Amino acid sequence: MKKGVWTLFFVAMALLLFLSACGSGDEANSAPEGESPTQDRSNEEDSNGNDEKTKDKLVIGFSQVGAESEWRTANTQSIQDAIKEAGHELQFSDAQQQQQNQIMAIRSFISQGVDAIVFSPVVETGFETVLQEAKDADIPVFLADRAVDIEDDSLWVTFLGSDFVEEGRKAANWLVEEMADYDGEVNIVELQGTVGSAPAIDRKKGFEEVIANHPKFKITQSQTGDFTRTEGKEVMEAFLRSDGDNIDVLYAHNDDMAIGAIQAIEEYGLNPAEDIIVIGVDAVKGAFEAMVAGKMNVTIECNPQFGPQLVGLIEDHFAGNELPKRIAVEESMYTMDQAADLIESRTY
Ligand code: GZL
Repeated sequence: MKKGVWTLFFVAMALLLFLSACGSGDEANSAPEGESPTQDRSNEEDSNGNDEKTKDKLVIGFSQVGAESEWRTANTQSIQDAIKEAGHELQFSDAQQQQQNQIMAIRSFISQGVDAIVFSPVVETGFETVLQEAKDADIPVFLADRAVDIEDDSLWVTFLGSDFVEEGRKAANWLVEEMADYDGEVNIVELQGTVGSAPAIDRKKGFEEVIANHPKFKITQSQTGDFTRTEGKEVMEAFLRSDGDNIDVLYAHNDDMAIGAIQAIEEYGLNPAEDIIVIGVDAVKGAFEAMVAGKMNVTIECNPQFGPQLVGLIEDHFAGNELPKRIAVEESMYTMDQAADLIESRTY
């Protein structure tokens, strides 16, 4: 082959090689520096050193308060179902309403290296240290249902739950309207929730904020029933023994305590919802049954079924989206005259 032909041949080959190295432009740009477009990147890690491939399946540690009420049972079911239906792995702990058990559970989740922690704090204070440990381990914490009273809000990603102060206001505003035409003094006994818990503190705060503007309403006795039926009944029995003939209203921070108190009122010989107005919070099935039976006047809704919304927020976070620090669940209230029409449609 003549020399000139050989030169042409090598120039053509060099041109071919140059063009094929450039490709269409897309593949070359999509591969990270130094990698070929076709290299398997299924094990690529993100900036936190997490394996991108397993981000579709998160390991979520869920530290739940306990199983103290119908509300709690429904809340646990909603969150557990949502985590499993989304294809994530659940590590669950029931703290039996003991703060120490929650602290131990969170430490266990940290040592297991879970991807995220869901936490409903039994009380507002005393969790700073363990939440700092989770932050140091680069494990995001999502507060579900109850909040913590901590200055440093970098210790959790977001809070999803109810506005308990507003629930207290709704209860008091219903009572003020219900007794607008009554001229005498209105003596109220109050069954508080778990001492130090966000719902107990805030439901009391909201209720007292409203009745402060209506002097005829007075809280004459107030004590914790720890959100349970048993203790609600026991404390109501003590209220009745102390001043049973001068109680006009019971304000219970949850329906379970109200249902326990209804039994005490009946055993004392009075008619609940007639001789003593009965106000609860949660809107659980038991409250609707009591209202249908004519033994309870009103329940303020506190919706426990936010599991799907919570899992969506966790996945949003891992997708890199910024979340607001506080997200309130929409809620209503239900009275005795509505109960019969609504009870079949209730889902918790
Ligand atoms: C409120 C929740 C409370 C319920 C109670 O969001 O924390 O705890 O009102 C439950 O029934 O025990």
